[in-house]
Amino acid sequence: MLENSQQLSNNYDEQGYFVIRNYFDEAQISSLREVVLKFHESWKDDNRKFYREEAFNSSLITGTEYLSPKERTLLFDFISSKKVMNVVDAVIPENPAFMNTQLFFNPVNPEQKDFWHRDCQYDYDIEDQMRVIQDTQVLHLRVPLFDELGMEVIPGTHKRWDNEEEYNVRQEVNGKVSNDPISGGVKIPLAAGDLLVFSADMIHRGLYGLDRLALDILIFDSAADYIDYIDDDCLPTLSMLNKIADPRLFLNTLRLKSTACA
Ligand SMILES: O=C(O)CCC(=O)C(=O)O
Repeated sequence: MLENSQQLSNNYDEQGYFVIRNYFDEAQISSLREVVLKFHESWKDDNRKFYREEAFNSSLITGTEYLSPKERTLLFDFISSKKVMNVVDAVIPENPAFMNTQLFFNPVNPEQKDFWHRDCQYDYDIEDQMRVIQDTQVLHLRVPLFDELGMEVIPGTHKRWDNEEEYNVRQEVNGKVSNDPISGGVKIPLAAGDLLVFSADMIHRGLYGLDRLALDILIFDSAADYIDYIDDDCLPTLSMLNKIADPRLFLNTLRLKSTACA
């Protein structure tokens, strides 16, 4: 098991990911699971058609739509807990900022297959994707709430461009589709209590199956321009901030937002 922050940082730099097994105890996961399941049930009720036909994730879990202030505070406390912050600080030592949360589950529609991608491909054309992976990193901290098949990643692709096979599959060109196997893929099965940290811009895919329900916390480096991705409703209120032991992630986000508005 990797523990030391220099080791974590080296691993992230070289591979684009690391996993810490059994990092969170059963009590932590069980209280998190309760709140997240409440969000998930309400979200499914409100998004029946989308859920049935195409969804594989939701977002804005810390927002006010489905959870009470007490439940949201539990999430903020978890996100800013010492365990989570130790890992965040190891990878982004200067001013890490909170972006959002996402919840990943199995698609209902059996036609949907687990697909390879880089997150940046949905916002940038090819040339800018090449630049973005060199310039900035968005971190996903995946907290599985149940045992799951986990993720498959191509180590090192957080810092390097695709080879021909990877490009053809990810972009679905030259007869390839995005759920074709890619040689060099590393599968990372996860259990409730594990923590997987990975670069959103590396080539990766979630593996569908079992009862997966994974909370992903998205963190970015304040030096990068991701302010438009932040929804104010997902940030803690002032009174919540005053109760959080280590509110740096949220303070950095709020500072970026206020500078952007000035
Ligand atoms: O788990 C999944 O379905 C995909 C995960 C993913 O692509 C991500 O977290 O960026």
